[in-house]
Amino acid sequence: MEKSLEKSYDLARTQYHALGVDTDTALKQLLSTPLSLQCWQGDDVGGFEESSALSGGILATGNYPGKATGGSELRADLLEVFTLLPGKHRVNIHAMYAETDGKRVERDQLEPEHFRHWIDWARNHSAGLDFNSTFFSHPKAADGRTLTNSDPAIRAFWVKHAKICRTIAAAIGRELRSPCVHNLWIPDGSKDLVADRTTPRKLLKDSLDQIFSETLSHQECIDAVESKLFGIGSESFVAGSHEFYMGYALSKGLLLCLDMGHFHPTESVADKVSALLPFVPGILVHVSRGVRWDSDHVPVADDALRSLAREAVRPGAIGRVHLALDFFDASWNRIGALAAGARSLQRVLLSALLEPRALLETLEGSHFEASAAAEHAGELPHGAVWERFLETEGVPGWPEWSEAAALYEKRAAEERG
Ligand SMILES: [Mn+2]
Repeated sequence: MEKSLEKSYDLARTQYHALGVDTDTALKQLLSTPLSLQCWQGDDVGGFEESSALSGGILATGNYPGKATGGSELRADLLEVFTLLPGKHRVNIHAMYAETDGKRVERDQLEPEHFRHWIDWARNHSAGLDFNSTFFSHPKAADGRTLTNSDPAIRAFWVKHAKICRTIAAAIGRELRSPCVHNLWIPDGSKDLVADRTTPRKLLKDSLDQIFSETLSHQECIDAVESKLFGIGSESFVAGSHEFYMGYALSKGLLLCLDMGHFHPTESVADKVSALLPFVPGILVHVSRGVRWDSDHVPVADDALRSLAREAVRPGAIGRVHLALDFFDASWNRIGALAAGARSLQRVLLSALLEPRALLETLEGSHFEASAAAEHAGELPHGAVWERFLETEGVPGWPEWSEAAALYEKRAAEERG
């Protein structure tokens, strides 16, 4: 190890030790905290189906060159991101990333074998896989209603899709011997005011009851449901609001998914973690950064992300708080965007793990003393601990990682045209 790096780390370790924090333990915990990387950052939520353009109230803006156009390119991109992240991680895929050998397979006819390439690849690289039903970018979702559709045939189609996706998730979890988190998000809502908010929610509840009627082993599949405040074209009403899914997850013992871009800008998503954990088996966090109408900017280590990491770490809830990334930006180098977001999350997790929790708890209620201690602890050299972590895990620091991502993307853009 480089001498100055070792010196900086030793100094940092001593400073943290004085406040009752063991930096080696923090690094071990960080190393055993997998992040679930969203495959859709690599192709602007395109998917591998022939037909539809992106719909469902979401939009990837930008036209950075070198977008992945198929499974092998997307997986190659993800491997590149793995080299830029310390630790073993998971990959989050959507049903629309099925590989069907050029054959058209409807979403209610998918099978685990359509994800064979993903499963084998994940096993070969010791990665876990997570899964999502896909309720957007499809002709049967064109009117913005899927599980709340008043046409029984369309609703039945989507119910069957989700049931099949749970089966696929369980098959993946079984094969990889690591529970696959299956997440459900639908775009259903309305651009303008509606007179009846009750019927769509009754339909949604009935659809979900059908979807979750089969009990699956939690060793194979863990179900989560995801809310949203609004989408593009669903500004006035969204059937699957936070309260709706909170109630549903509580009544069924499901994970509740909190997407950091799916709430009101002044609402603290971090504060919801300790409020929910007494009641749900766990939480799925979709780490993102909402900016005005866009819920999917690349996360940076801002206050919202720092608070989220602290609230996951403080109650020792890391195992129950599943950390997945969910953003897409087509105006950045796509590899760089995914690695940057994931590294930001790892950095804030490290800062949270290095917090002198015992000391701060002792000082709770003592007003300025608590604040003074927190300010001091916040400025301790966590950067030196992070650098040490990268060095130990053989992952490039800055600017090497940024140069590597830029170089990879440049080559990919040339090859892919
Ligand atoms: Mn999300």
